[in-house]
Amino acid sequence: MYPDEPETRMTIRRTLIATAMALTTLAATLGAAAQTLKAADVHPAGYPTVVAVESMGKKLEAATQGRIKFQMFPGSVLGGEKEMIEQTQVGAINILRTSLGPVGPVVPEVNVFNMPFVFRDVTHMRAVIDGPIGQELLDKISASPAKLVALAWMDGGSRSLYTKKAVRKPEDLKGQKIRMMGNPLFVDTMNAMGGNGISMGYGEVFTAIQTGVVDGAENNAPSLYTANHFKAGAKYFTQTNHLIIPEILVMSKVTWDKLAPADQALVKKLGREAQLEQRQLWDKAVADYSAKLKAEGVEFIDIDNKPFYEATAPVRAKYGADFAALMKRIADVK
Ligand code: GTR
Repeated sequence: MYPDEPETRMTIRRTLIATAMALTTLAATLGAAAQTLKAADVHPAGYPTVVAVESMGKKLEAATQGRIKFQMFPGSVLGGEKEMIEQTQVGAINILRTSLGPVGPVVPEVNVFNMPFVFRDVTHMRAVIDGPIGQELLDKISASPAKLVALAWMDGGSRSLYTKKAVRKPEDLKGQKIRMMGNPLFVDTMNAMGGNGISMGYGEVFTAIQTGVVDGAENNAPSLYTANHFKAGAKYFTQTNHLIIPEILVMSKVTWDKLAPADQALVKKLGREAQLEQRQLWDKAVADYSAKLKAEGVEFIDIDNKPFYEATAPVRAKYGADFAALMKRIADVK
């Protein structure tokens, strides 16, 4: 390439180029060796999702002989769920366990699972996510422009209403401000159920209940207990079971694209194992935390939730319009 260049200089140049290339490879290997994946969750240490994802991290470290390390940031230390989704999209968080609720605004296709009473019960929801529809939704998330790679489902059970004043029927919710997750669909859901839906982050709910900014919220028993919302005054737990929202484990696409194919396959496999582990922990957590809530004086109010189901028909009609065929397939799953 340099015709006039003396022989020795050419040799030195070649040696330098070869050395530079070797250094680049070495740097890449060292970089990979130092890789630590940051995982995040709004829930505290010991919560089923946190435990299952931590155990996935341990397996990943072991399988890669420490080449890929794992660090869990539980308890919302990296922000609320909406902020954490954003951080995952840019690769600042590598692995995130989140509800599908706040994923709806960035991947509208998942809203089919976010609709009130779209599943008959938790068993029906599990049959759907374990089958082809579940896989299709994971694939849709990964294929969307949201820069999230969906690894596995997690269980969030069934959400019911908790309030300072007892609620038994939609009319009892009149004038009550109820915190909902950040997605317009949920505000519409609460408004249809008879209350006033107010969207806010999970971390703000305790103070909002305590100071009367809201009169209640809705969630599953493990969340109601571990987030202490009953201590803020929400002592009536009305079994509306209005939302059965699967949760999800995602990896940032920015991180995913940097992994070798073998590591990608490993992450996916361990993600699925975390799903199975979490489900077992979940069933136990629902039973344990329900008992603890009762022992703390929380009143579980069993109701016929049909009036709430009927009241939310317009929400399913509005948001389900885009998913008519899929909703039929979901309803047909036994
Ligand atoms: C919990 C869920 C969290 C979060 C929270 C909330 O049940 O596991 O991911 O979405 O509810 O209400 O914000």
